[in-house]
Amino acid sequence: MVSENKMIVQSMDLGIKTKHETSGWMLRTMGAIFSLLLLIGTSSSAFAADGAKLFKENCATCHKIDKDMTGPKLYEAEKRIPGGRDWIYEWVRNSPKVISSGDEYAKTVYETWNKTQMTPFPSFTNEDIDAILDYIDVTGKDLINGPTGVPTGKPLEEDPGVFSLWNWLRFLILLVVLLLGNIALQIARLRGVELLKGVDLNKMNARLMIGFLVFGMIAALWSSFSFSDMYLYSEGSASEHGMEIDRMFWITMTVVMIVFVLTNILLFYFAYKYRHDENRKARYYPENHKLELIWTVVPAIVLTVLVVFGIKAWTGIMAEPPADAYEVELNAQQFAWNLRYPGVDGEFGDINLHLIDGNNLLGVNFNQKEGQDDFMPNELYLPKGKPVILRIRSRDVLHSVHMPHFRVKMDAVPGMPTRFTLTPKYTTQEWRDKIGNQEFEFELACAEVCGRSHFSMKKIIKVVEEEEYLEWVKSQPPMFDPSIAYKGIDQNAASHTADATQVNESN
Ligand code: HEC
Ligand SMILES: [Cu+2]
Repeated sequence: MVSENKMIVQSMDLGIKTKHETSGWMLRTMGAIFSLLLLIGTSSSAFAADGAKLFKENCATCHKIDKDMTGPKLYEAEKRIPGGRDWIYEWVRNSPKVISSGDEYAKTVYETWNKTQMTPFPSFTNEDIDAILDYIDVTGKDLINGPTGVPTGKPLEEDPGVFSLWNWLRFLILLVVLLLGNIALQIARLRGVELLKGVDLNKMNARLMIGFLVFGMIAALWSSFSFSDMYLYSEGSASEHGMEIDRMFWITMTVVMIVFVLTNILLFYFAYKYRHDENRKARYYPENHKLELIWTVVPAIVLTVLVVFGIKAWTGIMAEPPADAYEVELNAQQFAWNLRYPGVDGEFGDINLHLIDGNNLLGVNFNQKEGQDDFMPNELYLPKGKPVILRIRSRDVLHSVHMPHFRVKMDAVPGMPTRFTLTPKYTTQEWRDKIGNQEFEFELACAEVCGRSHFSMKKIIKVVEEEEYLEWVKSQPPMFDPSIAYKGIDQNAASHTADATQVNESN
C-alpha cells in the first residue's frame, strides 16, 4: 500500500526520475515536441512594391481587399464602378467632392455605407493610386487562386484567426500530453514506486530560491540587453524637451534598478538562509523604531525628489508657448488623423460642428478669411528648431497623440481641445544619418485603443529646415474651394470679405 503522505508527494512530482523511467522520459519528449510545435510560427509573404506600403499605411484602416470592413472590399472595385479608374483617382483624392458633384454612383455608395466619410488623400498622384490598385489586384488574385496562379477553386475565405485548424491541433496535442503524463504518474503510484525517496524537500525549496534568484536576474539582464536595439531611448530624443524627459527617465531607472536588485537579493537570500531547521529556534524580534524610520523616510525623500523634478519638467513642457510658435491641428477620428494647417496667414479659421458636411470634414468656418487658406495635408510637416504647437481634438472617442521619437504623448478628448508644444531637434534626414537608416520615417501613432482599426491609425512625420517648411506651406492647396456650396457658408461673403465672420446657423 502507498501511504497518504507519499501520494501527495507523488502528485506534486511531474517528470522527476522514477524506477521505471518510461513515464519521465515520455513526459520530457512530449514536452519537447509540444514546445517545438509552439515555436513554428506562420510565415508572412512580403510585398515589396510601393502599392503595398501605400495601401497598408493609408487604406487598410478602413478597407480590406477581400472583405467589407469600415468601407467596401476593394477587390475588383474598378469593375463594379461605372467610372472605372478615372473615377477612383478623383474619389481617392477628394471623395467628398465627388459625392457633392451629384455623381450617382458616389451618392449610392456613400448612402450604402451609412454616410461614413472616407478620408481624402489630396496629395495622391495617379501613379500612387495605380500602384495601390495593382497591389489589390495581385493580392486579391492570390487570395483566390493561390500564389502560383493555379486556380484552387476556393472562394475568398474568412480568416479563422485564433481558431485555425492548426491551433486546434496544438490544443489537442497539449491535452493528449497532459493525459499521458497523468497516466504515467498513476501507473507509478500503483506500482508503489517511491518518488523523491530521501529528498529533503525543505532544503530543496530553499536551494530553489537561490536558483530562481540567479535565473531571474540573468533572464532580466538578457532580455534588457538582447532587445536594447529596439529601445527608442538608446537613440536619444528628437525634440528639445525630450532631452529633459530622457534625463529623468534614466535617473528614475537607475534608482529603481538599484532598489530592485538589492531587495530581490535580500528577499531570496533570506528565504534560503532562514529556512526551517529542527535545531534552530526563531528569535522574537517585535519592533525596531530606528529601522522602521529609516525604511520609511529614505524612500519618501527619494520619491519626493523624483516627483518634484517631474512636476518642474512638466510645467516647463506645458508652459505658455512663445508667440512666434507655428501651429498644427491634429483632429482625431476613428481611425485617422486629420491634419489642419493655418495656411500662410498663420491663423486658423474657427471650427463649428454645425458646419461639418461631406465637403467640410472638420466644420471650418470658411466665412472667415483665416479659414479660407487652411489646408489638410497627408503628412505632418514640422520645422526643425522652431516651437510648434499641436492643437489636439477628437471627433468621436478618446484617442491619444503619440510621437515616440519626440517624447510626445497627449490625449485627444472629444469636446476638450488639448495642446502640446514641441521643438524638433533634427530634420528627418539628419536623424536618418544619425541612426544609419535611410528608410527611417518619424511616426505619429494613436496610443489609445480606440477601436478595431486602432493599429493603423498613424501618420508620417517629416521634419525639415524652416525655409523648406515655409515653401511647403505655400505650395499646399487650400481645403476651401469657392465653387462648392458648403453647408452654412455664405457663398458671396466667402469671396474674401474680411468681416463676414458670422455663420448662418439657420442654414
Ligand atoms: C476612414 C476610412 C477610409 C479610409 C482610410 C479609406 N477609405 Fe475608401 N472608403 C471608405 C468608405 C466608408 C467608403 C464607402 C463610401 C463612403 O461612405 O464614403 C469607401 C469607398 C471607397 C471606394 C469605392 C468602392 C466601391 O466599391 O465603390 C474606393 C475605390 C476606395 N474607397 C478606395 C480607397 C483607397 C485607395 C484608400 C487608401 C488610399 C481608401 N479608400 C482609404 C472609407 C475609407
Ligand atoms: Cu485612435
